[in-house]
Amino acid sequence: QTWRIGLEEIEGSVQYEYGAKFAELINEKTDGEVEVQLFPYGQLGGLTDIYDQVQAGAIELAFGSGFLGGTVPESQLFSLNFVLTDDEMKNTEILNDPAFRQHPDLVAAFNERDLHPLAIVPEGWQVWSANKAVRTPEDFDGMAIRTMDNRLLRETYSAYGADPTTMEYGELFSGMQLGQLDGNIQPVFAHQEMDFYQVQDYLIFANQAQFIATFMANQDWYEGLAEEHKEAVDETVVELIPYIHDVQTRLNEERLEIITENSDIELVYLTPEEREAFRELSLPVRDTFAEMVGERGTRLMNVLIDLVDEEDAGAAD
Ligand code: 6CS
Repeated sequence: QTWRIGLEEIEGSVQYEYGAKFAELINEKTDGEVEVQLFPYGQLGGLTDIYDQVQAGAIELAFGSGFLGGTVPESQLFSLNFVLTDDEMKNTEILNDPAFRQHPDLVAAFNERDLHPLAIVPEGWQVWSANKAVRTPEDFDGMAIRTMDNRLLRETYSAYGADPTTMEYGELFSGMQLGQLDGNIQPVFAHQEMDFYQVQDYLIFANQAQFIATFMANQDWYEGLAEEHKEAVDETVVELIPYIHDVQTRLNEERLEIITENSDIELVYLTPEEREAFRELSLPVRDTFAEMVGERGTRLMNVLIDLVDEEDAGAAD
């Protein structure tokens, strides 16, 4: 049998590398019974087309990130800024801690939309690009910055003083080239592989959030899997937690080198004081999240915040 994975990213991306390793491990664990086929971004239509297809069972598996907010509003939790720790590995562990990843509220939020969350996959820091050096919220004034299509991100960037604009991933290059957009938000590997850096002058590292995707399955399909296949899936997603962390950090490092070697783009790293101004503006957006998703989603946000606090307390000992 064949299992199909819809990817929100092109060949060579973090999602592609995840899918390729998942395919290899599943094939091994099922003694060749299962072949996993990858559909890179573009092959199944736009981003929301991918989610529609996995909800309908036309494909078995998919990644969902920022645009998934329209389908699973609670998933906008992963778009919140300044919630996780400054340590990417710790964040990966927190997000995939069974206390969060298998939390009944998270599972219910996806199940209600015929989906099942399998793994939470951070893909690197979300880095701003612009045609000027953004260091303060004032610098964002009047800037049309592209956000993925969810209200939480629009509220966040409005709070920062920018004019958030939504556009499909595949249209961003021309959107920036034609001047419809002044800025963009992506992990470094994506700025590189989509050529976005070629039409922007600055990359700004504020470490305000990581790019976080959910690897998810069609719920009926997942629940109906033969026991040994389900075990293979459950085992594989756990094995891939450290694997994809290593891949994403390596890819993001390597791609930053490619970017600096092939362009005059300037790198701007915000100081802790500069970051603090954005952090303060981001805090009321947590209330917006709570309003949008109600009790269940709010409980989930608090579970995540508590896990982060525990981790921070542990780190301070
Ligand atoms: O910005 C976007 O729309 C896309 N960017 C990445 C890095 N992955 C998927 C997402 O949809």
